[in-house]
Parts: sequence; structure tokens; C-alpha cells
Amino acid sequence: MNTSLSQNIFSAAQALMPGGVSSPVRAFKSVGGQPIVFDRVKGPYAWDVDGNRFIDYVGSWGPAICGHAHPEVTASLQEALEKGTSFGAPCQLENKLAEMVIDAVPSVEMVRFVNSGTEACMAVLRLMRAYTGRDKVIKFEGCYHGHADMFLVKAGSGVATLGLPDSPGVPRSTTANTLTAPYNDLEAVKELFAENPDAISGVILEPVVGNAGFITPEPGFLEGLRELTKENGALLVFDEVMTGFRISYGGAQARFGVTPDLTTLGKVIGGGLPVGAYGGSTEIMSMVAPAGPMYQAGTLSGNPLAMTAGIKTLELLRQDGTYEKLEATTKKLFEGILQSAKDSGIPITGSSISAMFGFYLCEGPVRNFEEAKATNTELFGKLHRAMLERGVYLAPSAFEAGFTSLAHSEDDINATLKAFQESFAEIQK
Ligand code: HOZ
Repeated sequence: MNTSLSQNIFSAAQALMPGGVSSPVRAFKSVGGQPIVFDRVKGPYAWDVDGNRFIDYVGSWGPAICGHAHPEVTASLQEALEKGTSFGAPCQLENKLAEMVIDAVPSVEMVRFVNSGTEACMAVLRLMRAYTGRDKVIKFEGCYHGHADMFLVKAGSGVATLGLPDSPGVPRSTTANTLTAPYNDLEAVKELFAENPDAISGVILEPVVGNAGFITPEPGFLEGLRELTKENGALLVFDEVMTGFRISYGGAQARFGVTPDLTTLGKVIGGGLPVGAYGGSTEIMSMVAPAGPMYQAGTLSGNPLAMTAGIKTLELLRQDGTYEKLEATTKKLFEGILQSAKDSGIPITGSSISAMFGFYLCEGPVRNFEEAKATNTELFGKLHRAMLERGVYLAPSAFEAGFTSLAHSEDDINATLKAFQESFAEIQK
């Protein structure tokens, strides 16, 4: 595979941007080699600047659930573009997307649009504290809620990928209010509540973890958190930036039947444009300015292009059979991956739900981040390179979930599984 143009561009980028990138994980640091520089994307594919084509299981880290640049999404964007790129004033498109989100997501009666998942989580944290009058928050090891100060404690995603200690620049006084527990461990949460009476504003989590690989909630875990938060006068917050409209149309909360007090969203609801959102009951959301005193604002929030792409994406997703198709595609892919690793004698464990999957190159089970760390990251790096050589683009980290889309055809899955079979055979030597 010739990647000379990618290499030249990435080398030049080193002097222009820290690490040559705009976001850390994409720099390939944990898998070795140089990143592929993308030129264009369409459906399930990405093409690099050297003209190589890849079947893509990153999907821009989640938004591309209908496939990249879906023709209906791009057509509505072209139409919207004629009316301008940013209003900084109310627009009807916000009402439409808000109605769609409220209809779909059980916990959301009112929503505020922002520009990224990080921004949504940052704002929800302030809202948790404003509503309860308490400063502390419980998060789980390996869960990632963006890069706001209070969340950079035992975080997943790039922090886990690069094995970084908690970030310099984050004041100790800030993180003193962040309490952590292992995911899937209700007893640990119970203890934190007992040790900090009337001080914890709430519990925030990825209801299915996608930033520490892919970890699913054990039966009773989400239900248990719902009870514990209620008992302790604290809020339950689901960060559904990854899982929203992906684990099901109503997110993980609809799929698992547990309704949090607040929810954050991003990725899919922007159809590939920068977006985020947070929402909950009318009572809690009425705290947000200008309805209430909790301040939060944004010049580009509710951007008409982002709203347009989000609306069209949700319209495509709510068609009959969509999630059945996503589930079947992902299941076939995931089971094939497990089988080919086993055929090569490589230990593997993992899971898939709807349009998300993940695997660890170790014996299972993986129920929390500590157990996830048993994965063989060196072997994963080799696998990543072998798959790339065969035209398959996996997340360049052993600690990021994989994403499928409606555009991945049976042929794409078969070609991917052939690549896995060959790659596992190659790397076990
Ligand atoms: N935080 C995202 C992954 N969970 C984005 C990573 C990237 O774009 O580098």
C-alpha cells in the first residue's frame, strides 16, 4: 500500500499542530505507524490522499450511522446552505430537531443544543450542581465525558489510549469533587454515597461504555444506579453522546428501560456536523438561562446546518427495520471477528449491541476498565496495521468502540471478515 502522500502531509502537520492532529487518538500513537490522511468519505468507505480505499468502522467516531455523506443528508444540507451558514438567532429547524429528540429519548422533555459532546457534558455538570446545590459528582473509571476539568479523572478515550496520568492543568481543588467507582460496581457507588452524605449532585455514566473499548452494563446495574440516586437525592445522568440514536432510536435508556434525570447527546444528532445537546425534565431544564439562573451560551449553538443534517439523519433512522438491520450487520461482523481470532488461537472477548461493537485481545470477562486493561495492546497494534494493509480502517486504539452503519453491505462485512481471518493468522506467528 502506497501511503507516501499521507506521510508527507502528516510530517508537515507535526510543525503546525500538536502531534500533527486536531484530536489525540487519530494520531495512531498507540497502534504505531503513521495515520492515514483522509481525502473523502462516502457510504461505508473512506479514501486517503494516496487513493487507497478503506472500509470504515470509525464512522467519524459515531455520527455516520447512515453511512458517510448520505445523499439525502447532503441534498438537505445543500438546500440549507443557500439560506446561510449561521444565524445566531432562533430558527425553526431547532424546534424540529428538539421535537424529534424529545419524542425519541424517554428522559428528555426539554433540550438545549450546543456544539459538541464535551460542551454538553460540561453544561450538564453545572446543571447537576445548580439543581441539587451540591458540588460532588460520581463518575466511572474508563468512562469519558469530554475534556472538562472535573471529568479528567480516570478518564477513557484518548486518556486511556495514551495511558496518560490525569492531565496537568486541572486544579486539584476541582477534581477533589470528582469521585470515581469501577463500572458495574454498585457496592462502590453505595459506599461513596455513604461516605459523602448530602454532598453528591449525581452519578454520570456512559450507560454502555464506548470509550474504554466496549463494556456493557450487567443486569441490574443501571436499575441499581437509578434506585441509589433517588434514595440519596442525587441525579442520574446518562452520557449518550455515543449511544444516543445508536443503541436504539431512543438510546441506551430506551433499550434498557432505565430513565435517567438528564441526558447528553452529540454525534448522530448532528448527522456529521458539530453538535451536542443536553436535556431532561422541564423542571430541571428550567434552571438553564434565560429560563433560569444557570448560565450557559454559545454563538454557533443551534446552527442551521447542524440542525438540518441532524433532522435528516433522524428521519432516515426512524424508518422501519433500521435498527434490525444495524443489529444484524453488527452481530455478523462481531461473531466473525471472535471466530477468526479463535481459529488463530488468539484469546478474545467482547460484545456488540445494535450498531456498536468492541473486542479485547485477552480472556474475559471485561466488566470494567481495570479488566479492559488486560487486553494485549501490542497485538492490537499489529492487528490494526494488518487490517489497514487489507483496506479496513479500525479505530486506532484498543480502547475505543467500533461503529457500523446502514451503508455497510453484506459484501463489506464479508470482505472485512476475510481481512480479519488473514490478519489474525498473520499476527499470531
Ligand atoms: N473522543 C473521540 C473518541 N472517543 C475522538 C477521538 C479523535 O477524533 O481523535
